[in-house]
Amino acid sequence: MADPLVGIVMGSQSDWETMRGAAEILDTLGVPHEVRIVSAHRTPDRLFAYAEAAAGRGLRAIVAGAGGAAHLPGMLAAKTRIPVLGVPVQSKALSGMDSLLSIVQMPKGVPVGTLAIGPAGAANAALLATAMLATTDEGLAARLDAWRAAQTAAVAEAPDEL
Ligand code: RP5
Repeated sequence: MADPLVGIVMGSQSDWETMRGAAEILDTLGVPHEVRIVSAHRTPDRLFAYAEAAAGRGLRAIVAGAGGAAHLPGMLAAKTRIPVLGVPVQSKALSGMDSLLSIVQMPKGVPVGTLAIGPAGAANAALLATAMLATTDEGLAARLDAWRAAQTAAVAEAPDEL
């Protein structure tokens, strides 16, 4: 297995149901990646260690999913220059609006690329990380183009049962 280029991290085991969609996209497109649970609140030392080691380990992007008071993406971004793509996980109490607002409204100087709430955001974060890597990898660019072409080809001209 090649060294991971993308790190998928999440605040809790409960986020995996959402974040597995990111891993599936990266598997499909052949992007080496790793998956870790790193909580800003429950394992802050693990968060710092992960972020501080990310660049030296060769990671090129981090996809970070969290819900509720979702500090994980922003704190990772504060501790590494590796681009961080934040996925707001849909929370039970506020349907993910808390997660979204916690992730999206970063102060100037510490950017987090924020995706949609829930599974669409997880998948799109993986696609965006792939697109970033594809700018310097022709093989990956070809696989991403083929994936997008297949998606386009799968859209019917008209809905069934008309
Ligand atoms: C956040 O709290 C996690 O990212 C998760 O979305 C949320 C709830 O975590 P659990 O109580 O399910 O572990 O830190």
